[in-house]
Amino acid sequence: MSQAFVALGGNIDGPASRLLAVMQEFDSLPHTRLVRASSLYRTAPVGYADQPDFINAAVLLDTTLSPAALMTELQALETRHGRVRHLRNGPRTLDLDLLLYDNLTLDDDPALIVPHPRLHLRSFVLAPLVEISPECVLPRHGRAASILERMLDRSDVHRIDFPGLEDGLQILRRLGQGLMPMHHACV
Ligand code: PH2
Ligand code: MG
Ligand code: MG
Repeated sequence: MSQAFVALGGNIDGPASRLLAVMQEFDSLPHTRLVRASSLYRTAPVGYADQPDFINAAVLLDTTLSPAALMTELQALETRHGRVRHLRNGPRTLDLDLLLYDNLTLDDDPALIVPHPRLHLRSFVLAPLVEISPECVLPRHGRAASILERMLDRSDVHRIDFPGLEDGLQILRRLGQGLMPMHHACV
């Protein structure tokens, strides 16, 4: 059994409710269980500013899928949620990025780089990651929480609240309770 952290993002067509739905869909992927789900965060767009704010979140999965097989499932989920690739860093219904997979470092295939190459640069990824894994250590970069603290743009990342959100997250958290012993450096 391996453990993988995945970042979720989206900024068009109802991203908040979509991200909550996708969190549950992770639990239906083959050989995969949702273990932890972060809150949702409203975040200022990074890279290409002229677009709506994003909703971002992160999850921890237990899986026996290989990194490549998990990546294929993530891309299939993006496609099922209407992801169309127009503009780099542009608006999207759903973006799923594999952040970490156990303590693996993969850099042979440009489409499957682990840890995610921009993970340590993005407060919208680090904030939800640190929420579900406060002691998370990034290979080569150190404690995720320390990196986040030094970031100047972390005020552009707001944990959001809306009616029913806390209940939904509680259900997701219960789903993941007591599943597997934690062995990842970030758990
Ligand atoms: N994703 C991007 C580019 N910019 N900005 C925010 N706030 N959140 C994102 O998820 C995001 C972004 C490319 O994947
Ligand atoms: Mg991305
Ligand atoms: Mg992506």
